[in-house]
Amino acid sequence: MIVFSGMRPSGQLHIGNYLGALKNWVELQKKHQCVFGVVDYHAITTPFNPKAIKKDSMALVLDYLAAGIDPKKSIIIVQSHIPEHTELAWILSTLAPLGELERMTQFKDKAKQNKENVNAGLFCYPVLMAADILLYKADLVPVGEDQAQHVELTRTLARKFNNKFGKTFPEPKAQLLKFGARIMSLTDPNQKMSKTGDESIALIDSPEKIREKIKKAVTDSGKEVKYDEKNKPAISNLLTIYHLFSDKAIADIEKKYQGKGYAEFKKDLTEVIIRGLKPFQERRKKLEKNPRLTEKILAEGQKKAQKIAQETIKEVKTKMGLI
Ligand code: AQP
Repeated sequence: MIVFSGMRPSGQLHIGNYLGALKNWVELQKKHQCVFGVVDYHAITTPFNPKAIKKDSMALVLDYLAAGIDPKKSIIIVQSHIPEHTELAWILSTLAPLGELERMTQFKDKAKQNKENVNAGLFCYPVLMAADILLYKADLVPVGEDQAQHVELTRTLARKFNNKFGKTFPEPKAQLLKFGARIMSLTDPNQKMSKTGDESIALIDSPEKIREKIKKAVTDSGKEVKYDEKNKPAISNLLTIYHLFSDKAIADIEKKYQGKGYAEFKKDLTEVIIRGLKPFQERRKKLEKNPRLTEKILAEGQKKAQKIAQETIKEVKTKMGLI
């Protein structure tokens, strides 16, 4: 099985990115051939700083490595280094129904957030994502819930291409985690945690910052620590975070805090997060001391990925009668 996933170099990674995606990638690479992208062409669909984006891409590679992505097992790439991504995106865009693109929740959300810059790239984002996935003929795409709709479109485009030009692509499936696929904001449990805004806990946050943020995190009415997404969305979100960082079952955590109230639960949760992030933070500090490393890993990744990408493009163009 082939796995593809990516992240945008659009700011500091947060525990939502980690618990919803990155942590799972580390497990998947043990069993499957994985390609993990730093998707910088996706990042430029929303405002970005030209002076910072390259540095942010390199920082994201360090994040991948610090989280446990092993470049000996997995291929790590920067999307803009491999022009076949955009080449395939153009081809797929000719198969993408406008109506489906208009229905994409992420497009609607991001268009609302960036009213001054609702560009065609933002609209076509899901087509580029489909190209990222299909270029490597991936079968599985581990993502958070916000990206599931895009994987569904990828399946549609694969099917359409296959029907029109002959079987070429597998129809990839999204892999969503039972817990963690949608970590919510600490200040508004109805919004997903996002890179922009200080309602998120960054993977590189200091213990002091984490303490402060959890202290400020909203809770629900009542005082019972109980998982109930509908009536207790804030506590359910905090319980999910506790569960994923500690590997303790939700029911056991509920039992532990029976009759104890939110304050004690939050105090312990803070320590669970600090402890959970410590190995990542220590590894990242070490990796930062070797700036050459990312260059080397990316050069190797590019070589391997480009070979696959060029083969796919050749097959696609041949089947379409272009070459
Ligand atoms: N809150 C979340 N809970 C679980 N998973 C999440 N992901 C994002 N937010 C959450 C997953 O992380 C991966 C990388 O996301 P991305 O870089 O494509 O960024 P995004 O989806 O646009 O999310 P962000 O972090 O909120 O970034 P900004 O603020 O730039 O929009 C994906 O698998 C995503 O599903």
